[in-house]
Amino acid sequence: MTTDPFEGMPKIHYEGPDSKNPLAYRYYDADAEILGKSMAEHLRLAVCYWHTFCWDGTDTFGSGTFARPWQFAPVTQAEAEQKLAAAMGFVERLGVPFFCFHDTDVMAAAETAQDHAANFAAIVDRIEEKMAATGLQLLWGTANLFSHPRYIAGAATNPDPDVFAFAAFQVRHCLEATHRLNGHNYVLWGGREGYDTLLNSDLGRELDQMGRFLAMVVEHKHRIGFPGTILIEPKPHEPTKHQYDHDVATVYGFLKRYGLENEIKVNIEVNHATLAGHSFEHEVATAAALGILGSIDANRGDPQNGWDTDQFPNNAAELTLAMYHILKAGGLTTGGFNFDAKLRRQSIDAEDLFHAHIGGIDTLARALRNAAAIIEDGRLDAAAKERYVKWDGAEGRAIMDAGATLAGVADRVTAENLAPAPVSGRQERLENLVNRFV
Ligand code: XUL
Ligand code: CO
Repeated sequence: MTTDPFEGMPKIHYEGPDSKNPLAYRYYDADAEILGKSMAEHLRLAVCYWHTFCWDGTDTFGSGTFARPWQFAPVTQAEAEQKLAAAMGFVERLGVPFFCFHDTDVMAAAETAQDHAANFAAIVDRIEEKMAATGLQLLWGTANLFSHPRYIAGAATNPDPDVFAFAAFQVRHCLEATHRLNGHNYVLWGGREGYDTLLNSDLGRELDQMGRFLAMVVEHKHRIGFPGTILIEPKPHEPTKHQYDHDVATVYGFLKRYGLENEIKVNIEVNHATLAGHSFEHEVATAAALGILGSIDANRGDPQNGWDTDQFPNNAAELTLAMYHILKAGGLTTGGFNFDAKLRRQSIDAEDLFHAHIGGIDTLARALRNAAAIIEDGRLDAAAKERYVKWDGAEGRAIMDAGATLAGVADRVTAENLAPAPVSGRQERLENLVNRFV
């Protein structure tokens, strides 16, 4: 087998909605201007090492199905470099600006801390060279604090402080490398920060440990002058029965408790939102309302499965509303749309990686175009604003003013003989309006 699995695969270009070429974009036109910004600037697309270059097609019942010339888990530096070359060749062909990784995705395997530091540093040198040569940028780095057996009972929330220390060691190295590579964000997904049973778990203590860990990460970010954003990725369960970073609102409450709400934002994953029983746009709108919208992992779930299938997005109608809320919030600033998404296990050819990413990117691009059209039309926003119009008037201000009291507000009911009449929410009309754009 050749060392370049993508040999002969073309660079992917925009050909427009009428194109029949499966290896072309029909909606993603990087330079096309939407609401004053290029599509590339809006979407800030990234390919993630994790499922694209590290997952071999295993599932609980069967072994890997994908044949690739690179090692999914490189043992030597030479193998890690081969994987790097393949990865960068793939991202370049797709024509997207960003990539992202877990430390253990990119480096040669290591058992001891010394080997971890040496092997990671060795590949970061090569990544830096590749970035300079290709112009690719790093959306985020993250440390894998969940795969190694040492993290069996969590990282920061582990009952053993030595495991906390090991996690701090990995994050220190990965955050510093992300800074050196001019990464735009640093992600913390609490892979095993949760519990399998409360019978053996001290929940209060574990939350304090996690708060301590995050405070240390933030302190180190400032110490080294990393200008990027620290992001937490909420997920309700899997691999643990209950994850502490359950959803956006839970993460916000946690950040408030530990005084970190102005330091850390969220990386929202579509599939994690739906596993938590929310819609994706609910999570986006909540993060926007709380001022912690950071970045997006575009992976979707399957409505019939109760686990994280991590599939590529393919439903533009569903994503349009999330995109609408992102645009209304001013867009993603340091964040972007990352494909931490998985092929299906039968999609064994290297070419399938292209179809998956092309479809995912086009779905996001189509959703972006739809959402921009809804904003330009203005009727949806006007309808929502109209519902609250009284809150901007004297009645609303009298309630929201700092000095207002319950008694004062209550007195107005009898003084003015208030008898508020119900008003239609016009949901169906608004649903029909949105359907004109998807
Ligand atoms: C796991 C997941 C991770 C994070 C980064 O469900 O989404 O890949 O995105 O650790
Ligand atoms: Co993710």
